[in-house]
Amino acid sequence: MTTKISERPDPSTIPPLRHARIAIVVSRFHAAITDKLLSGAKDCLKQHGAGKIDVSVFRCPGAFELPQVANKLATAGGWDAIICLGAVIRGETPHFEYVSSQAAEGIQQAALRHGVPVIFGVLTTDNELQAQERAGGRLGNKGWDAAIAAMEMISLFNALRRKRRPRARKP
Ligand code: INI
Repeated sequence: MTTKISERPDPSTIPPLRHARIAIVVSRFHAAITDKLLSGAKDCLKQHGAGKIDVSVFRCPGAFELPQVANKLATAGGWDAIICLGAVIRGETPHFEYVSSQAAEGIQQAALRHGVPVIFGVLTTDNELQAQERAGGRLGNKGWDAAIAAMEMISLFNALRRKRRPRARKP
């Protein structure tokens, strides 16, 4: 199934970031693909950040390890968002199901446990061509989309934080 253009996040609706700290965790498995996802994410943050965006990159062996690193970073604190990038390609083994489902579930758990946006920028495709098409090819770059999602979530969380503050009483 291909992602429709209309389902992609719309960057024009997101205020430009100022002073955000973003961690990108990228897996080395299928590095030819994940390096392109990383470039897409970094390009996007560079283009959309109005102010100083502090981006740190952490590499791990495979997509299975992404949640472990994201959880460690979220536990340490200080990040406005954590972007996880990886590529799980089906091939012919059931390994695909384990790796992709654990990556997705673990990433969501890290986000829910720590209340920080943790973004799922993991390609799960049947073959390498499909992955290439989504890593800077004809169907865009999931790394770029993940960075947009991170910016949207940072902006939303900031707005929610402001809403929570009690209004000052009139004297
Ligand atoms: N890791 C990936 O990131 N993508 C894959 O396609 C993949 N496959 O197919 O096996 C993969 N496996 C490695 C896995 O993520 C772990 O690094 C490994 O099992 C060690 O825990």
